[in-house]
Amino acid sequence: MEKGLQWETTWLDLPSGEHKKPEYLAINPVGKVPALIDDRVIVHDSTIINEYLEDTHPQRPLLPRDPVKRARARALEDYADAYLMPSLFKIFWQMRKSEGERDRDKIAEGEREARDHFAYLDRELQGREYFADEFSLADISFIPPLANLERSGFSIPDDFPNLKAWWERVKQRPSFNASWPD
Ligand SMILES: N[C@@H](CCC(=O)N[C@@H](CS)C(=O)NCC(=O)O)C(=O)O
Repeated sequence: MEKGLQWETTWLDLPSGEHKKPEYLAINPVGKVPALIDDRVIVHDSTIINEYLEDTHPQRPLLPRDPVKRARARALEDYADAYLMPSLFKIFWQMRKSEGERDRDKIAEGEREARDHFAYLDRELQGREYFADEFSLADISFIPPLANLERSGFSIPDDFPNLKAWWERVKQRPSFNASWPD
């Protein structure tokens, strides 16, 4: 949407293991989401999908041209993927269970880790509208984990005002509702 492209989404139900079925393993042999099918090309891993789309559709760039900002956007994109996501998954997996089956300690551990990530991200947004100044793949990469957090009934605590303001800004973009329907 940010690039003006058309796409169709197929959602997989992870708790029931749809991503481990042979039909999906034929698309992504490592059995993880997301994967992109672009005509006859299959690309998996969110970072590589994003960079593939950036390379094949350079209009409305989502990586800054400036090499320093570009490296910053890539580093923050990696942070979302490799650090924030695993911590929030501790919460998501529990919240998908029925109330009586949830491991409260795991949720608390995820929340503690999330606070440390939020403190870092809040500092990175000090004086900035977006993570790499202009809207980029860095901002986009934080949307799935934070939107899932909100859907799980949690919100960014008030003591991270830069992050909260950025989150409201991101949600105002038309691409947010188009890519993340209710
Ligand atoms: N680095 C990969 C991580 C992919 C990943 O861990 N996806 C999670 C969902 S966000 C998944 O498929 N988990 C299911 C599993 O590992 O069984 C990416 O960014 O695409």
